Amino acid sequence: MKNSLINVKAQLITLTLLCCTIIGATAAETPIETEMTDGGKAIIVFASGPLQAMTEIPFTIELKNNTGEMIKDAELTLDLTMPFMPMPPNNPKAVWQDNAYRGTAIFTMAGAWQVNVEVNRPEAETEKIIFDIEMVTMK
Ligand SMILES: [Cu+2]
Repeated sequence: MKNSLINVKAQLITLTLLCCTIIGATAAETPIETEMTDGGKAIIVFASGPLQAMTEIPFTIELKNNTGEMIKDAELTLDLTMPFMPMPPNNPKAVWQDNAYRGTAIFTMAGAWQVNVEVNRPEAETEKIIFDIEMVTMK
């Protein structure tokens, strides 16, 4: 009796893991990577893909220095623009939480976008990085 209960539990756990794996595989993300001036890497990951206009899209930003160490003490200022036309200000916040800078973006139009990020750190010069987004689709 006890054995069969354990068995059921094991099956449930297997089933849950399987479901999570499948959901994880189908939920598309949009990662975009760029380099920092010291040779480090910056990556932004949007929680959906393809990116849709007029949709709240959570994102995370990770910054690593040239030794692969995570940069945790930065204040980020974001500016979302379109490279080919002037757009109204679009400045989502990105706040350090759970090992990444996290925020929510809304692209107000379909087309190519840029995420300009100003990285301010207590002991370093301000750095500007740009993530290029090839296409945001219409909703
Ligand atoms: Cu536009």
